[in-house]
This record gives sequence, structure tokens and C-alpha cells, in this order.
Amino acid sequence: MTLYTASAEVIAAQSQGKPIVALESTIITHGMPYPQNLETARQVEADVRAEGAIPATIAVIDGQLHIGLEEAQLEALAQAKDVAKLSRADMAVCMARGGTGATTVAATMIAARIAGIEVFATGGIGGVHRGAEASMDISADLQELAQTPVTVVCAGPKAILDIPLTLEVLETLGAPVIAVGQDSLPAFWSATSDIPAPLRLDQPVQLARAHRMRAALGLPGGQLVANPVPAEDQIPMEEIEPIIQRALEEAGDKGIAAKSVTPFLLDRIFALTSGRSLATNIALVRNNARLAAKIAQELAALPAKPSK
Ligand code: PSU
Ligand code: MN
Repeated sequence: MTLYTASAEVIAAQSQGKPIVALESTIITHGMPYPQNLETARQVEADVRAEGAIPATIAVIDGQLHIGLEEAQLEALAQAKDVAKLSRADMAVCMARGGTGATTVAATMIAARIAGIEVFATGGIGGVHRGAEASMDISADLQELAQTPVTVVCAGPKAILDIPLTLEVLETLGAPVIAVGQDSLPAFWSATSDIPAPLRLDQPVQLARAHRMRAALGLPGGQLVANPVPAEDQIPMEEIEPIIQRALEEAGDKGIAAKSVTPFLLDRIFALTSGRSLATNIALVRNNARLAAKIAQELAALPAKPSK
């Protein structure tokens, strides 16, 4: 039994020390409808390649952890029903029973680390849900950022979450939240929010250096890069907030809980915005893939350890 199967492209990149960007698969199975999910997954891989890095989409298929999917595997996953959503808690069990599952941010970070991949691009991370003081719904993604040394490029915490509480938990866990090129924290569909970003860096090389510096300081865990969606593709906060409120009310009325909350809200917001939220989501994932590829290139050019 091998721990993972890498795609031919990833094996070649690993042996040549070429930059690789990990990509998650929950966004394909639970984050977007078919066929936009498949088109986006292909497009994002092409964006990574266009910036000079190799994409590695990660998923568990029939018990095998795959680092880099072949085209037929990507297609099957995008159309499959009842694919499990795998986080830190579920991954080993799914593999042991020969199951198929899509990896969340947490599970993708775990897989990336095993394969020696330091950078990962996604859309949004899980966080502290609104009402978490009663539900205790706090995503395992946050714990993962505290433990696993992968730089995760997202578009900021989604406004379906409690953003200030998400920042508090990340601070407690010692996970840096770094806005790119601005002082305001981006909030997924919205390029800016009224919340100041805890940290800011402007250049991919600085993000790469900060990644290396954490390791040199002996700090476990990764860093969360919050990359604002391009202004022309955003839905401003004042427009999206009432829609989120409505989707949250519907989730409450229907008793949606645990793992189903995020997919339910994304689906309702898609319907309530007549698809505009999906266009924004696609634009921001592509934007993050491009930045992640640049960071991966900078990391490949830096020494593994800074000199004393
Ligand atoms: N945010 C999105 N799209 C997604 C997710 C988050 O905009 O598809 C997925 C990611 O895989 C993330 C997961 O890791 O949802 C978080 O789920 P939970 O809140 O159940 O931890
Ligand atoms: Mn959750």
C-alpha cells in the first residue's frame, strides 16, 4: 500500500524541484454546481501552469490519496454524487475503507505536506460560524493552519462566518493572517471589509520569505494569505450581507448543521444572487491560483533555510 499516488506531472516536478501548487477538491464537489465546477477546476490548473508552476489537485479516490488528478479523474469527481467531504478527522478512515472523498482545506494541507508542497490555493477557508457560541461550529481548517506548514492563499474569510471571531481564534492559534496589498481584510466576495487585516505584505517574495522564516524559527503551522478578489469581480459587502442574512435564516429554519452548513449557504447564495456569487467565486479562485504560483516560484528560488 502506497501512501499516495502522484500524477506524472507532479512526480516530474518533485524530482526537478519545480514549483507546485496544491488545489483542493471540496470546492469541486461541494462548493460549485456542475458543470461550472469542472470548468473552474480545469481553468485554475491552467492558470497555475500559465504562471510557471505545476498544479496538484488533491482527492481520495477508491481509498487512494491522489496528489494531482488526471483529466478523467477530475471529470468523474466533478459529476459524482455522494462524495464524502474529508477534513482532518475523516481522511484516514475514508482511505482505510476504500472510499472516495474530496479534501477540504485542512485535508488538502495534510496531503500537501506529505508530498512536500508548500503552497496551496483555494477560494475560502472554513472558520468560526456565526452563532458558534451555541453550535460550537468552528472549522478544523483553523487548527490545521496552526499545525501544518503550508501557505494557504484564499480570498479572505467568507462573510457567512463570524469574521472577527475567526480572526481571534487564528490569533490564539498563532496562525498569521496576511492581507495582500491592502490594509483592509478582504472578505471573499468583497475585496474589502471594515475589518483591518492583522498583517499585510505586498509582494510574493515577501510571502515566500515569511513562510521560510516561520520554519527557521521552529514555528509549526502555516500562514493564511488573504488575497482580495479583483475589484471588477467583487460583490460589495453592503450588497452581499442581506443575502447572507437570508441564507443563514433559511439554514436555521431547516435545521442545517455541521458539515452541511457551508455547502447549503453557498448554494442558497448562488440562487439568491442569480449566479453572480458563482462568477465572483470563480474569479477569486483563479486570482488566488495565480498568486500561489508566484509564491511557489519564489519559494523554489529561495534557500531551504535562511543563513544564520
Ligand atoms: N469556502 C468556499 N468554498 C468551499 C469551502 C469553503 O467558499 O468549497 C470548503 C473548503 O473545502 C473548506 C470547507 O475547507 O468548505 C470548510 O468546511 P467546514 O466549514 O465544514 O469546515
Ligand atoms: Mn463546520
